[in-house]
Amino acid sequence: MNFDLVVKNGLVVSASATYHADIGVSAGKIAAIGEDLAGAQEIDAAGKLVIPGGVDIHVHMQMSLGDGVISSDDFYSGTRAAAFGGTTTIVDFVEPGPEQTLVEGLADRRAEADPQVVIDYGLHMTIGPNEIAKLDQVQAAYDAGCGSFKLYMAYGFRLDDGQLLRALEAIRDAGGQPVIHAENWDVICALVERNVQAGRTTPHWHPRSRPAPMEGEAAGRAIDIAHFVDTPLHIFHVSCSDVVERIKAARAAGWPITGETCPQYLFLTWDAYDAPGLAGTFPVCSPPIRAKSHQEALWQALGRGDLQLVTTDHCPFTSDLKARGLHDFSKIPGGVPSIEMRLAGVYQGVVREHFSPNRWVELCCTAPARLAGLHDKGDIAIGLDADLVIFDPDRPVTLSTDFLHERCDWTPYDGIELTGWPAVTISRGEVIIRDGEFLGEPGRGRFVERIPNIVKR
Ligand code: DUC
Ligand code: ZN
Ligand code: ZN
Repeated sequence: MNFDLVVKNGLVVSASATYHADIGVSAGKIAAIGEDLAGAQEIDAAGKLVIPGGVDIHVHMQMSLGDGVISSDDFYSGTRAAAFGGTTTIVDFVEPGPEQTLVEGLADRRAEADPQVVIDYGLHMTIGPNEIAKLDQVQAAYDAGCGSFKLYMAYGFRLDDGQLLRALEAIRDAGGQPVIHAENWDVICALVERNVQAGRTTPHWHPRSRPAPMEGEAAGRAIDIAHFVDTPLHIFHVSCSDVVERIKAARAAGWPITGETCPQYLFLTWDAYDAPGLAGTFPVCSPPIRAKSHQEALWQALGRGDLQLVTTDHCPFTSDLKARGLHDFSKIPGGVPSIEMRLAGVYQGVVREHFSPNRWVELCCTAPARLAGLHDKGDIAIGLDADLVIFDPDRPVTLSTDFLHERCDWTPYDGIELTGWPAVTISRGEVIIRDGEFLGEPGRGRFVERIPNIVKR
């Protein structure tokens, strides 16, 4: 049989196995895994790893915070950068308008994304305070392919504990997967006010206004409410050991709790906030970047299985927008770009012997796909989407804004050296990145309806 495409001679690495094989692709699907396969197009992957395309289930493209503040990657530039970094599926967010139904909000976000995306994507549905009156629509959102629901304990979207309870019940009843931003908003507000009033306004005070034990408290409270409601819960962007301990304890008790961390917490420390001038504003994100001891704990948690996956929370803001908070850290729009370096960044855990290549694939591809209900993604098996990355494990790269393709005039990873980088990115059988060249086109990505593997009660 002649396949449309064959990736030849590579070392295939999945979450569960490592073996030499050719991979045959037909009609965008993995059609064969074997030896001496032939295809109309053949790519030699000798000396390279062949892995499932990366799956990043936490990104914010063109996210508006109001007052002209919008994250700088749109669905085109952001998914193109993702592809350069070996990510072939993302999950972004719907934030319905106050007067909109959830399904109308979904249609609007899809209208923004569909013409632009170069890789496949899904959308989480945000349940903010305005949506508490719309909880009878959760099933309709689920049926429309939004199988996961975003809850906030901070910002304007935050829910109080009673609202959290009601939202979790509605998501449980629909069979959805809740995901949460866990921080203690009341404590944050009190500390921010105290620090700003005392003239402590530099970015140095950003992490000191959002202490790690309070992130742990919020995550623990959310976990306890989810347990009371009898629903799974996924904790977004874990920044510190305090949250790791809560997740670990819940899982030891057999509760279906999962957690993710992000590259900014794995590669940066809170010293970054002390960089002079504007540079100190760049790494402001929430939860904040912590002291070195937390960074080490996060790497270990990934290796030991106490955290289940790595996403990015990709949400860059250009330096002119970061500058709005130069003299008051509480006004700095929070978010950093990480979408392009995630896969290679987490590969450093293999280089540094924190975990195996299989665990790397599990963290960046397989586990996020399973959690989000992306059943055709995140693994290498016959019948799945042919989303593949040929990864050069030996290529040294130095990160910089010139090297990266994210639409942002700074990167928090400037000068960081990595070993390993994607050479080829394949999305549904189509080569979209090859040796540094972008071969895809806007609009070729598809919206993926997601049904997480949760038993409906
Ligand atoms: N935190 C950020 O820093 N940016 C985007 C959203 C979030 O929760
Ligand atoms: Zn968040
Ligand atoms: Zn986020």
